[in-house]
Order: sequence, then structure tokens, then C-alpha cells
Amino acid sequence: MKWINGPTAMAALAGVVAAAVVLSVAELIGAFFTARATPVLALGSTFIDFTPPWLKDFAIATFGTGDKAALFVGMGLTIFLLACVLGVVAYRKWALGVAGVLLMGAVMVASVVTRAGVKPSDAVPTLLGTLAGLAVLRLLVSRLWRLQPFPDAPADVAAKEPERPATSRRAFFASTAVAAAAAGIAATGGRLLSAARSNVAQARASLRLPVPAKAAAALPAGLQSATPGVTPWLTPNGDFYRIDTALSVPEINAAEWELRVHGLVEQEIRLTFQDLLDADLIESHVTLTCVSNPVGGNLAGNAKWLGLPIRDVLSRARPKDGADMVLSTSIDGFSASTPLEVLQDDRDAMLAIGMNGEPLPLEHGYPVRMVVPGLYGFVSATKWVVDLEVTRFADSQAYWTQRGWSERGPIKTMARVEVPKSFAVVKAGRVAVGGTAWAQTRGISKVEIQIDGGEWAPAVLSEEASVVTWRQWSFDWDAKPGAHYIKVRATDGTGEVQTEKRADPVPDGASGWQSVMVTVE
Ligand SMILES: Nc1nc2c(c(=O)[nH]1)N[C@H]1C(S)=C(S)[C@@H](COP(=O)(O)O)O[C@H]1N2
Ligand SMILES: [Mo]
Repeated sequence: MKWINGPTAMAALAGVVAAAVVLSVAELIGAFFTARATPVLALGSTFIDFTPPWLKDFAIATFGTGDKAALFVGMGLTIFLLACVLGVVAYRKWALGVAGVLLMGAVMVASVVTRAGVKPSDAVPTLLGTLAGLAVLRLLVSRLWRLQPFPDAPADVAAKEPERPATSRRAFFASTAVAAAAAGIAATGGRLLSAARSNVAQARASLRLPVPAKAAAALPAGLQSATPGVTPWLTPNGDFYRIDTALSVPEINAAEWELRVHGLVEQEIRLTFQDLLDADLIESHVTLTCVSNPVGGNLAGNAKWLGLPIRDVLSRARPKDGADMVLSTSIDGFSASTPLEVLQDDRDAMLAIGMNGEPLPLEHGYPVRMVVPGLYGFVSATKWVVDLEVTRFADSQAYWTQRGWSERGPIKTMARVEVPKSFAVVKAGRVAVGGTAWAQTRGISKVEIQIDGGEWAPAVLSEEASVVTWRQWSFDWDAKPGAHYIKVRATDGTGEVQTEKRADPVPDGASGWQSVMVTVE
């Protein structure tokens, strides 16, 4: 315990507690401001926006959909270390410490006010939090300066505030504990308050979805792979992969939601949620896929979507000649560039309000998102969408295009082995192999399996619901003892075989044949 009594360690502790006060006071006051304009979320979001493609890809490959938790852990460690340093600096040279804290405050304010949909006044929680933290830091550091007896104290520090009464270690730790407890209460209070102020989840739960004017095509029997353990053909909402840049899920009041359709159009349009409920909606099964999905990965999901065809909206807006892209933007600033013709053809691109018979879950875009068959999500599937600008690829760029990804993103043909799992140990004899393949808008016409580099053999295809959904397969393998490689490849509906050429997800999607190693006993 010697080290914690040292002045440096105590000053570092003061810094950490002061930082906790900054963030928690901002969180508490922030509950009364624009949803989630607090420094922690804003810093995280800003960090995400500055994430280069290789890092985004690394984060998703390493942490999967837990990438946000990893970000918070990383941020927490960084803030902790910075706070330690600032505490020590403030103890040794108060003016320098103040400058450091104010600099951090300025960085946080900058990251808050540059978020989408945030007003300048949303800087207030962060400013007040910073001042509160500074006051606490001064209080604790001043106790350290007056600590008696303190043989370890550096000479220049011992000379500070000689006119004020001396304090004890006990007094320092008592003040630290009080400040830490206050921070904990403020943070919890802020959380509870913002949860209570939001009734979006309740509004969603009581929403009754309209009956579609055009129901989804009836599903054939036999969609599910015959191999036990393969992913369900229809992905339950709770299991649907989630990928977005939103650190806190946007909470949009559907009654206030409005979609603006503008840009190169003859007629600007504004749609309300009620307009959508009253419109002729369609229902359709569509498989979404993320461009960050590695070969064999699981960033894909298949759901029944309910929504308004975007071509109906566009035909009312009447795009002008020369337009070739629709830039869709979400309430939190994410944007996607979708080719105009894709939104006008007969593939049922829609403004979706329903997912598998329920209103969209909050994380999947409530109240309205885009669903565009055949394109990766980053160029088409804008969640919490509030703006459609008809424009040209030559004139604007979407969120990920500005960060090094491509401007267009048709989905590449992909097949994956789900059973047995990579590195599984199985018994010799008949082994059921199975998985899923997709090539949205082209469909899947064949899946083949190759064992240990031998002849390609056809897998048994399950039924196909449509060319915009994935297709499952199974394969009976007579497995002999030893280590074996199972390779898979698909052929799309046009007869084109999935490319063997390995590509990383950046910039326009991974490619290559998946190979799974299994041990047969
Ligand atoms: N608002 C918003 N919409 C978004 C994104 C985002 O970051 N923000 N990510 C897109 C990406 S990259 C994908 S793959 C899909 C994923 O949709 P899901 O989370 O419902 O599976 O959403 C798309 N829509
Ligand atoms: Mo994605």
C-alpha cells in the first residue's frame, strides 16, 4: 500500500475522480438536452467517424457486433490514463493542469457540437461538467498540497498554500470518496432520467402495423437446410446482426418523424409516418448483408420487411434528367449512396416500417429504414432515415465512401459452411455438412463442395424463396478419419461461379472460397 500513499499516486487518483465528475455531471445535465448529446457518446461517435476502413474492418473482424463494447473499453482506458496524468500535472503545476482540463473540455465540446442534429446549446452539459470537474480537482489537489506530514512531497509543492490549515491523508481520501460517490449518483441519475424521458419504446410497442396491400409471396416448404444446426432461414429479430455507427440507438418519435425528398426532383415531398401507414404497403422477404462480412462470416440476415416501395415515392417526386443517385441520410448523420435506377426498378426497394411482423426494432431503424435488395447495407440500408436527396455520384459522397469504401456496393456471391464448424471434431462415417449461400438479385443455382482439393461435388439445394433471399444447402459427406478441408463455392442464377479470388472487405466486399478444417475420428 506504500505506493498509493505517494503524492503522485494520490494526485493521479484525484485526476481520475475529477474526470468521473466531469463525465457524470455532463451525463446528468445532458438528460435534459438533445437526446444523448453527452461527451462520452459524442467522443465515441467522433472516434467512429474518424475510423479508417482498416480499423473498422479490424474492429468488426475481431469483436464482431461487440465492436462498440470494445470501443467503450478502449475509451475508458484512454480517459483513465489521461486523467491520471492531468491529476499529477495539476498537483505539480496547477496552471498547466487547468490548461489541460480546459483543453480536454474543448475537445469534448467540439465533438458534441459537431454531431448531427445537435444544437450549439447542447454544449452546456459538457461545459458545466468540465467546470464541476475542475472544482473537484482543485479541492482534492489543494488537500494534497496541505497534507501533513508528507515526507514524500516535492519541495516546490510543499510550499503551496502555507497559509491554509493542514489536512490529513484521511481527509483527502474522505473527500475523494465523497466526490466519487457523487459522480456515481449523477451518472445513474442521468441514465434513469433520460430513460424516463424517452417513451419511444412504449410508442413502438403499442404501434399496430397496417395490413399490406401486397402480401409477401407465399413461402415454399423446404427452405431450411436438411442439416441440423444450420442458421434458421428466417432470422428472428433478436438474432439479426446489427451494424451501425450509432453508439446510442437514436430514439425517434414516430409522430414527429418526417422524410424529406428533395434535390434533383420536379416536386419536393415530405412524408410523415402516418402517410406511410396510410399508403399501399408491400411485404417482401429480403436478405441483408454487410460489406464488412468476411468470407464465412455471419453479418447477414433474412427477414420479412413491410414498407412502401421507394419507386412510388420517387415517381411522385419525379427525378430530373442527369440524376443518378439517391443519398439517404439518417437522423444521426450516417448516409448511403444508392444508384437511382436500383430504387426505380422492380426489385422492391422500400422504406420499411415492419420487420418480421413487428414494428422495426429500435436498433434496426425504428421508425423507418431503407431496405434495398442486392446492395450491401452501407450503400443502401439507411436506418432511422430522415432525408432522401436525389443527386449525382459526381456531386456527393456517402459516409463510408468518404472513408475509403466504394461508392457502389452490389452484393458478391458468397457461400458459407455452417456445419460442421471450423476446427470441429466429428465421428467417421456419414457427416451432414450444411450452410447458406447468397447472391441477392441473381439467386443461387448451385452450391458445390470439395473435400481436400478433390473433385467438386454438388450439394443438395434447399428451396429458394426468391432471388433476393439467401438459399440453404446440405451435403452428405462420407468422412474418413484424419484432418480434412471442406471447401464451398456457389454459382449464381446467371451461371457465374463465385470467384476464388480472395479479397478483403475493404473497399467493396470480401470474396473467395471458404475452407473449413475438421478432424474426423
Ligand atoms: N443510420 C445508419 N444506418 C445504417 C448504418 C449506420 O451505420 N447508420 N449501417 C449500415 C450498414 S453498414 C449495414 S450492413 C446495415 C445493417 O443493418 P442492421 O443493423 O439492421 O442489420 O445498416 C446500414 N444502415
Ligand atoms: Mo455494413
